[in-house]
Amino acid sequence: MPSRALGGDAPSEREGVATHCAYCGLQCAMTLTGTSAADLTVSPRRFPTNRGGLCQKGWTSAELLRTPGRLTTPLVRREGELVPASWDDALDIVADGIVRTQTAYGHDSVAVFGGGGLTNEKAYQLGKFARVALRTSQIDYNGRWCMSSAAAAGIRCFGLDRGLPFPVTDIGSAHAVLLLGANPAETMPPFLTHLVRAADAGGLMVADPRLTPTASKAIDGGGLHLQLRPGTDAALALGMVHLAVTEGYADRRFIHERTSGFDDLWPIAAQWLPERVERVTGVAVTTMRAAVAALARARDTERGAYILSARGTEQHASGTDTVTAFIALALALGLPGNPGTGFGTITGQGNGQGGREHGQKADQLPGYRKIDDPAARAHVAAVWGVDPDDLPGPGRSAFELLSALGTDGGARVLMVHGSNPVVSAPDARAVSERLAALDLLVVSDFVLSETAAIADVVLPVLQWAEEEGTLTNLEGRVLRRRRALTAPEGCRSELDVWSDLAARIGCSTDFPTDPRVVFDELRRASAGGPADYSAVTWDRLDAGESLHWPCSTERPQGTPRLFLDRFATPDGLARFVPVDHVGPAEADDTAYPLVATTGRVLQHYQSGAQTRLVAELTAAAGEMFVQVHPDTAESVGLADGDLADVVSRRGRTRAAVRVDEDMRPDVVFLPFHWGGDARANSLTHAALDPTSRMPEFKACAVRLEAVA
Ligand SMILES: Nc1nc2c(c(=O)[nH]1)N[C@H]1C(S)=C(S)[C@@H](COP(=O)(O)OP(=O)(O)OC[C@H]3O[C@@H](n4cnc5c(=O)[nH]c(N)nc54)[C@H](O)[C@@H]3O)O[C@H]1N2
Ligand SMILES: Nc1nc2c(c(=O)[nH]1)N[C@H]1C(S)=C(S)[C@@H](COP(=O)(O)OP(=O)(O)OC[C@H]3O[C@@H](n4cnc5c(=O)[nH]c(N)nc54)[C@H](O)[C@@H]3O)O[C@H]1N2
Ligand code: SF4
Ligand SMILES: [Mo]
Repeated sequence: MPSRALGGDAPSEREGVATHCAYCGLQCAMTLTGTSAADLTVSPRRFPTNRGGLCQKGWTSAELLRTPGRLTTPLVRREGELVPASWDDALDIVADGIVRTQTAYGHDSVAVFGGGGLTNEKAYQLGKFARVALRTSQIDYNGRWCMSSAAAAGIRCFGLDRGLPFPVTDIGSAHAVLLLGANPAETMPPFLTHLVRAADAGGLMVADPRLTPTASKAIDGGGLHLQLRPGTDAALALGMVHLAVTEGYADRRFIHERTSGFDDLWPIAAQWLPERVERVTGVAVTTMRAAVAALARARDTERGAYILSARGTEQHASGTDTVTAFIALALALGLPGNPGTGFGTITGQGNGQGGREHGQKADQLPGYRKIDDPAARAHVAAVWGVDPDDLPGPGRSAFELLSALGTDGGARVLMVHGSNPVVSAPDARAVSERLAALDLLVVSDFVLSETAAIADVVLPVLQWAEEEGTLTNLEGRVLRRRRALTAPEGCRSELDVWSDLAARIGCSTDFPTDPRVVFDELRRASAGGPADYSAVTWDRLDAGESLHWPCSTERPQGTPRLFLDRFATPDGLARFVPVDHVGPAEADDTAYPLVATTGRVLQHYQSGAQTRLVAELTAAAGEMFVQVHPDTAESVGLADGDLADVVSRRGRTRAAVRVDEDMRPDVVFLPFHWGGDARANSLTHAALDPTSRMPEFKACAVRLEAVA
């Protein structure tokens, strides 16, 4: 059994509670010390993912436990205003609304929207609550905005979706790492410790339209920045496959023995001559050639080579095909399924991985089972004690669910748990209109997010350090979240909320409220599924064992490294899938001549609902900005610091101009952490990927206007 010294996860012997960060999928380990929210302090703890480091969000995470913005009483809307109410009154309103609406319009008239920040226990219970208590098919979650394209590509090519199919520490010894649309210097700063070796060896390579802090690190070490035009990643991938083959870097033996479909993909890649790729992407042929050579060299000298994708490459209407094309590059080079090399995706949210395994996705049952698979339905229905025929079928994906609200055939009641779609959804103005058209919007949160602010009922729930549970991090490793504090009086666990509501609407199924009991049920429900947790127990986690799923009675030690013997496809071979480059769904033209792309800054998390309440973070990054090349700014009469409107076919966003010589002149960048006039998602559009239903957050056509 791995000991603490090896990076296990046992409670600290020191005073204090050993837990993990409130925010992202790296799930840095920390110790919380203190007896009340007022005096709780955070200190980093050594753990493989963070090696004793934290980012500024992690360091300041306890601030949110004592924010004056904390909700401590239910709110209900009376005469247009949100006013305090008792839990009994608030839950009665919700239960009444559900029963009345379902009686009149059927089960699917009530919808649920979840989040990748929920613990495994809550994600599981939310899926069960929707299918068994509400009997609705209308459930999806914000992970659809996040990892869905990479997940779809992973399933397509490897037969399984686990973000990193190897421990993150494996990357630490690699001499070549190609990062695709990932900016971990801001989005997961402690992750950089795993890239030091590659950076020092001149083998860190970053494909990003911007010279990010991550790309700067690559260049400083003698590595590469592939500064492509947004949405041209698939062309880059196919061009690199082309070069891998024509320059003699392809691993013929691996392709022959461990993959299928190369002959279907090659005719497409053959068309992507490097010069053509340079014209489409803007990346010089010499840079592409150097990148492929660096990966092959590191592989051949057994110094480790990895290709890692993140949202820049994935959040496109062709994101699944784009990731598929980069997996083809990895397969052509023989990287996946071998020790010391690989392909992975950097999962984003705190429980981004676990959140997409246990059934809050429209087409899914626990254990990453498919809801339209009769055997999966029978297994899960038996655990739940219901008739498989009573389980609903697949529902709508996130944007489709939200955009149908209040329409004929769409839901009229929505319950939101762990998301702030008024700020974070694509084409957010249109989504906000649909939310306003609901008969009843119920938001569970611990702060008054922009979505909670327009709700009819707001339920104050527990946050991070006030609850027990588990999360599954970006490596598929299950972790314990531990309670350090008692929640303020008036707040309740979501497990209590679902149990209470199920009873109020007349559902006889038991919804346990003890997370440990819920986890035991999750283990049984996931047993035999792709994400099998059956041998994971809280006792084993508390003893410091490092358990990566699948972890079953056949594999009680868990599976840190997947695919070493075979891929998870029926024939055990990884698949080359024939895909081509299509480019962004919205073309730029004379009225909207620039491509806007969006993303993150270090200090703020997601919709900003949490981090905008932390004084140190808003002091460091308080203002919405748009990053622009100086020539582009000047062409519309804008200078650094001026206020500008960024305008798309759907709306406008007000932002301070941040002039940056390293920007491409044809691209502007906006963070999406603010609402109101400063909401980046007023610009974006919801062209959806045909497979994953991921919207195109990373490219839309805009123009800049000076604000008088
Ligand atoms: N500080 C902070 N950290 C976070 C989060 C946060 O909100 N704030 N959120 C967490 C979550 S949920 C996620 S999903 C991760 C996301 O982590 P990342 O994927 O690293 O974050 P993003 O900023 O969305 O996108 C990364 C980069 O993609 C680039 N990009 C834009 N368009 C394109 C394109 O067309 N092609 C390519 N190749 N690159 C492009 C952007 O310039 C940006 O630098 O971060 C996690 N960590
Ligand atoms: N333009 C643009 N838009 C994007 C992206 C982008 O790159 N560009 N990225 C997308 C991505 S990758 C993501 S992941 C989404 C994220 O965007 P959102 O889904 O809006 O995520 P958060 O801001 O994390 O919202 C979480 C809300 O839930 C609350 N919360 C946290 N934990 C819990 C809990 O346990 N229970 C309950 N009930 N509430 C909780 C928080 O207080 C907060 O109000 O944004 C997407 N939107
Ligand atoms: S990198 Fe992510 S998990 Fe680590 S401290 Fe920062 S926000 Fe928390
Ligand atoms: Mo995300």
